[in-house]
Amino acid sequence: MRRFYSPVQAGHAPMHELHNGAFTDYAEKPSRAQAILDAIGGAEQPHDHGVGAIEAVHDAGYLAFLRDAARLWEEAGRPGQAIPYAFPIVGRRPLALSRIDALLGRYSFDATTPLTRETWRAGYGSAQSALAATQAVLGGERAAFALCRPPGHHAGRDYCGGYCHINVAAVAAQAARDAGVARVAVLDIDYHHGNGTQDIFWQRGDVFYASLHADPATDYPFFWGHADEVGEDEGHGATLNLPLPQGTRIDAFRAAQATALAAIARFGAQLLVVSFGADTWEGDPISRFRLTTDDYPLLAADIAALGMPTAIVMEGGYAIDALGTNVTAFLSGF
Ligand code: SP5
Ligand code: ZN
Repeated sequence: MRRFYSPVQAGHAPMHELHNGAFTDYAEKPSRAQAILDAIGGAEQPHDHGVGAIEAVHDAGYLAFLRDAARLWEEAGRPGQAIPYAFPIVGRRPLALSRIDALLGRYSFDATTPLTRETWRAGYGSAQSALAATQAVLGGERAAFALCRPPGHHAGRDYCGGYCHINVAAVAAQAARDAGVARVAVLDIDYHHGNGTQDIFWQRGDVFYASLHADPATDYPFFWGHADEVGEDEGHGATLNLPLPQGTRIDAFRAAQATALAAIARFGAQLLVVSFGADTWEGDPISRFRLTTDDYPLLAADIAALGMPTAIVMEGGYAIDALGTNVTAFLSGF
């Protein structure tokens, strides 16, 4: 299977994140990508497909913010990395967006996603990897893998959060639409709900979003991913949320995935984007499902049995010592 990764993706390296009231090690480390690269035996560098495909899913003001935030933070004399602390109550009053802290609050939904001087370039490279995998699949490959890192599925049209800045799955899905694929599906099997992907396609009937994830009643991102969220307007019925309890093992996970795959087939998708997170693994340090390494080929084989051209984009997975093995196991199922 063709695999894509750009070395600029390693540049984004925040030193810490706000977690349960204190700063801890940033879980979404550059070494995640290296561990995967080592295990899959390297990757092709993506061609630069330009910024247009990113602008097709993200707000222009938000992208300018991603480019500028770290510089503005430094110019304000701040130490460390740019982190928001004040968030607007939407609709209360017109937002004044000159101060870096106002910008950070406006364009972030959490305080766990620091921005650095390298964030924009790394996110841009991650999106280029997703576009390269999409192009490969549009060109006739059965499946292709984008080693996306930073990940993307928590990023919305105009917000970052959850270690995500550019929504690489949305960029891939939109690029497929713009290449003439009439109906596209995103299957999200990261441990966390992909709130950004859901929001981006919420009112659209041309891109189906199906997600298996930890129940937001107990898990991040809390405010999205409940079973009654089904999309609106043209998108009504084109969002499918399958929340699962902490402790979920392969049998329940695989059954839920079968429900999602059946819905994707009924929708009539012609191309599939898989948001793959290895944070469903039993040993993940920030997650609470119980999948084993041997479970991943089964899940992948079920997806492959749909017979749909498939672009796989990497999302989460924080047990770095096991990450390469888990990703290899998943890809082997194709
Ligand atoms: C892409 C993805 O998997 N994002 C997950 C974001 C989860 N954020 C909430 C949980 C934060 C846990 N932080 C652990 C810090 C360890 N040093
Ligand atoms: Zn995750």
